[in-house]
Amino acid sequence: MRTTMAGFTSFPSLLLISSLLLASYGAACASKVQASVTIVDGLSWTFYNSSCPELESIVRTHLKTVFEKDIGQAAGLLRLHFHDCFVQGCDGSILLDGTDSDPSEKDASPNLTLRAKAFQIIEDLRELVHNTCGRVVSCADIVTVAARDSVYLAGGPEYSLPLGRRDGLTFASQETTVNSLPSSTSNASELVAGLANFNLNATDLVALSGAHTIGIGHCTSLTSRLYPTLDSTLDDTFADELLEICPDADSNSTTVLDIRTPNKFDNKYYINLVNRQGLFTSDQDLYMYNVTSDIVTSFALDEELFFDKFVDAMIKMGQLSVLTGEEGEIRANCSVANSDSTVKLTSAEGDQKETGSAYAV
Ligand code: HEM
Ligand SMILES: *[C@@H]1O[C@H](CO)[C@@H](O)[C@H](O)[C@H]1NC(C)=O
Ligand SMILES: *[C@@H]1O[C@H](CO)[C@@H](O)[C@H](O)[C@H]1NC(C)=O
Ligand SMILES: *[C@@H]1O[C@H](CO)[C@@H](O)[C@H](O)[C@H]1NC(C)=O
Ligand SMILES: *[C@@H]1O[C@H](CO)[C@@H](O)[C@H](O)[C@H]1NC(C)=O
Ligand SMILES: *[C@@H]1O[C@H](CO)[C@@H](O)[C@H](O)[C@H]1NC(C)=O
Ligand SMILES: *[C@@H]1O[C@H](CO)[C@@H](O)[C@H](O)[C@H]1NC(C)=O
Ligand SMILES: CC(=O)N[C@H]1CO[C@H](CO)[C@@H](O)[C@@H]1O
Repeated sequence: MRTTMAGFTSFPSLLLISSLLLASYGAACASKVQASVTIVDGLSWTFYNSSCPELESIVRTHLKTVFEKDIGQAAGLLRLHFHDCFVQGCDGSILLDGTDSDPSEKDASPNLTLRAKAFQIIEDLRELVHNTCGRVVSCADIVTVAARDSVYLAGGPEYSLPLGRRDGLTFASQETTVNSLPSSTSNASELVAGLANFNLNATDLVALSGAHTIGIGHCTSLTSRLYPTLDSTLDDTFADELLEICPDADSNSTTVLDIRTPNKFDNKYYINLVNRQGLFTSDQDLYMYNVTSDIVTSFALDEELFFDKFVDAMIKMGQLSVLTGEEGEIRANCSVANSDSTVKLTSAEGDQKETGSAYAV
């Protein structure tokens, strides 16, 4: 399986944007960014200060070790948080195991490409955290902290998190899962409309899509741009590369989401878009659509602006339909509801705090 593409020097159009490579951020910025976003009732910036002050250092230390071996896991953990939040809210329901007769969010098709290792890393973190603090930190919060550290350890901004999420007792049906998640074949106008159902605006959409600065995708997520007709928005050289990696519509291979710096969390994703080297329709169309194109350009020109807007959007996304206070529970095992749960574990249709089905057809 081929997982990387030819170096970006093979793309002549890079020369056109060399003047865009201005902003630098990382090294100069030592302190955490605090998002300028309203925090929902029940979450707090200091939630575990007395009950588990070690939480963030435990997660950071463990993930550093994990990423030293395989930085790809950062992408898997970041995507896991997105899928958790968009389906029934950030309640850890994505982690729950289903059964043959009652398949869970994990088993739904857009989720098949979530990395199995990401689920294992979350459970390892839970065990480390609970061993130190007891069963006081939710799996939903661990997913949130792991996503933040994935961004930071891959080179992105470091930001403070409001915490205090509780774990859901139920998972969404496969149908709800599929309908809640945006598709790689969506155009930007559909995405703007879809994310509006989650109170995320066009700036949030463009910023969150910048998560595709790390990680990989399967050919099947992009071959509709190649077959039967080549998508005319694709850069020629980039299209040739993709045709080679994905020689037919059901090719099994994977390729990187960001051809310039595939493992670094930076603003190169937007420079790719400006050069028509976005991987999915849902990526490239952000630059082709007049409502979002200027936002793409602004992030390509200014990495710090991207980081600031990304942090705001992540904090917003991370608060979607959260359970707090006495709601839900703190799971003792992230993949199963506690046996003393009063509510039977079954797929919930129209459950309390259900997130809107943004992409229902
Ligand atoms: C806006 C609509 C979005 C669409 C249509 C979309 C779609 C996709 C698709 C199709 C893949 C590749 C799956 C595969 O073929 O293996 C992917 C990967 C990924 N997505 Fe998104 N995504 C979106 C938003 C987001 C958001 C909001 C985040 C996180 C904040 C995110 C983070 C990631 C990451 C990190 C990967 C790489 C995963 C890995 O390497 O394991 N995506 N996305
Ligand atoms: C909570 O803990 C964080 C991290 O240890 C610390 O920076 C912050 O000052 C603490 N806040 C309060 C109110 O105790
Ligand atoms: C976006 O996709 C929808 C659904 O396929 C279509 O109706 C709409 O015309 C498209 N919008 C643009 C601007 O291409
Ligand atoms: C969108 O939301 C962000 C915060 O995430 C805010 O800064 C911005 O002003 C909002 N409006 C538009 C039109 O992007
Ligand atoms: C897809 O890849 C798997 C292993 O990654 C392999 O076992 C399988 O045969 C491949 N299928 C096709 C159609 O190439
Ligand atoms: C985008 O283009 C449409 C028509 O093509 C126009 O009606 C609309 O005002 C434009 N929007 C922006 C933000 O430029
Ligand atoms: C968590 O639950 C799963 C599913 O029942 C089980 O396979 C796993 O061993 C459990 N993990 C721990 C640490 O108990
Ligand atoms: C992108 C991808 O691999 N999608 C697959 C999801 O799972 C279904 C079957 O459940 C496949 O048909 C898709 O190809």
